[in-house]
Amino acid sequence: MLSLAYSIGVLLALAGAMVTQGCRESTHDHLVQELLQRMEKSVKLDEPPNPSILLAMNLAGATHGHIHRWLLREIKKNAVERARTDMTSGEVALYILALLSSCQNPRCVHAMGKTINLIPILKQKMNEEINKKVITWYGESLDILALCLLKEYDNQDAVGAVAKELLNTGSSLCVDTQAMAVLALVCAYNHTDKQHLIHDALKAVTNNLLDEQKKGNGTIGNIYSMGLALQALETSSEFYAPRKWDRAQAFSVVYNHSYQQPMAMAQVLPPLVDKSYLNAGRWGCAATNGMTPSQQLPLPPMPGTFGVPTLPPSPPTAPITVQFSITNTLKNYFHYSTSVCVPDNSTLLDVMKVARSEKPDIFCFKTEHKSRGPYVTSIHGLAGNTTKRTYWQFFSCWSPLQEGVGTYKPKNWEHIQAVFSTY
Ligand code: B12
Repeated sequence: MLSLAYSIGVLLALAGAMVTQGCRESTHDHLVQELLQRMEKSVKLDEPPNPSILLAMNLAGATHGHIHRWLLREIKKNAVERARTDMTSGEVALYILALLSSCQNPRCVHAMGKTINLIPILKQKMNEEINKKVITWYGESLDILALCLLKEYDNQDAVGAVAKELLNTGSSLCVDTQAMAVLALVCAYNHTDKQHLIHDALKAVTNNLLDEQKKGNGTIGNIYSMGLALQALETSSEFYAPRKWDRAQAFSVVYNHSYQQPMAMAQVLPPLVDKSYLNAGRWGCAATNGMTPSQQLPLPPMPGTFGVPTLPPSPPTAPITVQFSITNTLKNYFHYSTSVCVPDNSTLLDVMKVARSEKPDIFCFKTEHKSRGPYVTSIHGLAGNTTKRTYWQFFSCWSPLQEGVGTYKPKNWEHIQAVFSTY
């Protein structure tokens, strides 16, 4: 009798576990679908193509829609037209990852009647940026990763420099940079004469990422660094062994956040489909290529397309007041403050535009379009500079913003400060 009750208990527990597992799987699949859909919807046909989005779509196997076709065509066109003249080495590296994951040969990109080889361009730009000291550790790691996936291993000095930097200042580099460096060094590990150095660096930095997760109760850095951090920890377990990674805790942070920004989605999608940027090379491409269309993730129609109704516009709400100040303490001190009145739900960019229209001599500013939206290059005539490593940094009170001016929406009476800073 007792054993019957025990067996029933075990069966019930098993059934419960299967239901929970099933639920988790369906939540997971639903999230992947939703992120893919939102990401696709964010693609604007009148803006430059974003290689990180094409890369994420390829890794997730969403390669059969018209958006994918458009992105690939535009990426090739842009590569041919702009790679040599107006891209940084990091941008060229991202283009290479996007092309590789699309089963295209970056050595022979053909568009608009022209053909170029991106590899010598990347190498030349990388060397120039290193010599001029304008490269970031994130950019250098991205370059190493792209070259490594192309089986180009003649940049051992750069590999060694990244490893040494991780050992020197492991924790003072931001989480995104640490994670990108992990991906680069994991790739380079088996093709280097510096295995001991790389091993030590990977051990230090991956342990640091695990410590960050513990400190942040699952969050590694901030919500926007999670994508790269998950990719890094997923691919480097041999370097933090025997320590174990609480993978479920880290993933639950991602499950509980509703990502809206295309770049954030593009970085978080690969780990959700068990992939990382390391899969952008031949393996990832072959895996995606070998899939039949039915194995690929189907994309349900998006609102506003194919007859699915769009949501009605929300009713207008009362305006809000935002305090905005600009401060430069680095050279030729200045500090100005103003209050502006904007409609509720306005972005910081809207706030800055109102400040500029009210006091153009003081609050004039310039932006450049980047993959994450508008990047503020100068305020009050003072521009950031890659050689001097200066930029305009944004704070709410004294906390650095975790979003750019194009997406951050200040609250009523919030005090936003733009401070000319170094990095
Ligand atoms: C390096 C870096 C910087 C450097 C860039 C300098 C340089 N010469 O490279 C500096 C320190 C200046 C910087 C500044 C900021 N950054 Co930043 N940065 C990064 C990092 C680590 C790598 C970006 C990169 O090189 N990508 C590779 C290249 C090839 O791609 P790219 O598209 O050409 O990259 C350029 C742009 O991304 C631009 N950029 C860098 N940061 C930001 C932020 C925003 C909002 C925009 C529009 C552009 C931008 O600079 C890059 C180089 O030109 C990313 C991490 C990540 N996960 O992506 C964070 C990251 C993009 N930055 C972030 C933020 C929040 C900022 C700031 C808004 C911080 C602040 N409180 O002021 C400011 C920008 C303010 C402004 N003036 O508009 C967030 C964005 C989060 C989000 N919601 O999208 C990230 C993801 C870091 C994070 N996890 O929080 N950043």
